[in-house]
Amino acid sequence: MSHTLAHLNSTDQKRQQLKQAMQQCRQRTLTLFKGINYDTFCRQAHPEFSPVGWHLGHIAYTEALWLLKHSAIKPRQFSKFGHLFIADGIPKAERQKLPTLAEIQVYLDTIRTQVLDYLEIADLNQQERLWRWLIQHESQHSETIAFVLELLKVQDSAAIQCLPSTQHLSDMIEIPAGYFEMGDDSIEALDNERLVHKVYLDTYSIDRYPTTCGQYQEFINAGGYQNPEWWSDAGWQWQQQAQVTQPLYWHNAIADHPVSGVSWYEAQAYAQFVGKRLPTEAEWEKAASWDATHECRYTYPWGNTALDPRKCNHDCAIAQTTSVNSYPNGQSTYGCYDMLGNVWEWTASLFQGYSGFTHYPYIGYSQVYFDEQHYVLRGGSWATRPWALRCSFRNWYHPYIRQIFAGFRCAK
Ligand code: AVJ
Ligand code: FE
Repeated sequence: MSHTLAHLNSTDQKRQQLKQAMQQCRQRTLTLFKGINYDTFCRQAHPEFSPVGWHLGHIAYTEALWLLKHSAIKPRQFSKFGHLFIADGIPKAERQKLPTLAEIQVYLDTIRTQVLDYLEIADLNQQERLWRWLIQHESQHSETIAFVLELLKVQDSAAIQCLPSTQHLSDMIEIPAGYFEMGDDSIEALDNERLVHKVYLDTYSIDRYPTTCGQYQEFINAGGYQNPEWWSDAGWQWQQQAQVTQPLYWHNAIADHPVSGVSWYEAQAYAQFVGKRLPTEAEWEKAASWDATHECRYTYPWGNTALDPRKCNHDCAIAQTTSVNSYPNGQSTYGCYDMLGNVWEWTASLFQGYSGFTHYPYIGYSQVYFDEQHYVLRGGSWATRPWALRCSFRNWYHPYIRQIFAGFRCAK
C-alpha cells in the first residue's frame, strides 16, 4: 500500500517536473521572437540554415508528431503544416514563405495544450526518455534560432579589429595517461552519448582556456588567412573559395574572450600555426568530466551539482561571450576553464556512434550523420539551453560551418 503510494507520488512529481521544464524551455524560445518583424522571421540568413520562423513551427510539429501519436488526440486543423515543418521535408530555400508569428504561436499553443493534457495520463515508465528528448530537441532549435538571428545582424558589418595578445591565458594542463569513462546512460542521454565505455588515453596536454581573440589575432597578423602552410588541403580549398579573413563574429572580438564563429578548418589551421593540434573528443571529455582521484565521471566539470549561471556562461543569460577566465567555480577537476558554455569547441574527431549504438528516436537524429563528413563539437555556448549542456553532450557540423557560436582549444 505505502509502496504504491510512493510510486504514485514519484510519477506525479515526474509529470510536474517535465511540465515545468517544457514551460521554461518554451518561454525562452518565445523570448527570442520579441519584437521581431515578419521579414526577419522569414529570411534565410545562410543556405545551410532555415529561417527562424521555420524552426519555431518545426518545434510544434515535432512535439505533435512524437507525443500526440501516442494519444487519441489528432490535431487535424494543422494538417497543412506537416508538409512545411517536417524535418528533411522541403528544401531549406523553400522555407521562406511562412505563416505569421501569431499563426505559428497559435499552432504552438494548441499543440502544447493537448500535449500537457496528455501528460496527465501518459505512461512515463515507457515514455520518459521521449519527453526528455523533446525538451532537448526544442533546446537545440532554440540555439539555432539565436545564432541565425545573430547572423542576420552581423551580415553587413565588416569590422576590422586589432587586439592586444593575451599571453597569460595560454597555459596547458597535462593529463596523465590512464582510463576514463566516456559517454552517458542516464534517462536524458541522447542516442549518440550511449553507451558508457572505458577509454584509455596516453598522456596529453590540453589548453586551460579556449583560444582567445587576442591569441587568434596573432594568426591573422602573421598572414594566417593568406598562407596555405598551416591549412589542410581541404581547408585551404575552402578558404580560397570562401575568401574569409577573420572569424564570423569578429566584430564582437575582445582580447580575452574566446574566438567565436570559426569553421573546423580555421580552428585546425590555428592549431598548426601554434604547433599544437585539436583535441580528440575523448581527450576533451576526459579533461572536462573525469576525476582521476575518485575514478568517477561527473555530469558537469565542477561535479554533479546543478547548472548555475555562476559556473558557466550559458542560456543567453549574458547574451554574448565572456572572458575565458571568468568562471573559476566552473573549473574541471583537472583545472580547465570554460569547458561548458561560452563557445562550442571543435574537436579533431569525426562524428561516429559509440560501440553498441542504437538509434533513438529515429535514424535521422544521429545515425545518418555518421558519414565521416561531420566533426564533433563539445561544451555548448553562451546560447545553449541547460537541457543540452553537459560534458557528454555531442554536437556535430560540417567542417566549413562557422555560423554557430564555435571556437576551440588546442592540445598537444
Ligand atoms: C545536433 C544541432 C546539429 O540542429 O540539426 C534538431 C539537432 N536534430 N532536430 C540540428 C537536431 C533534429 C541538430 N544538431
Ligand atoms: Fe529538429
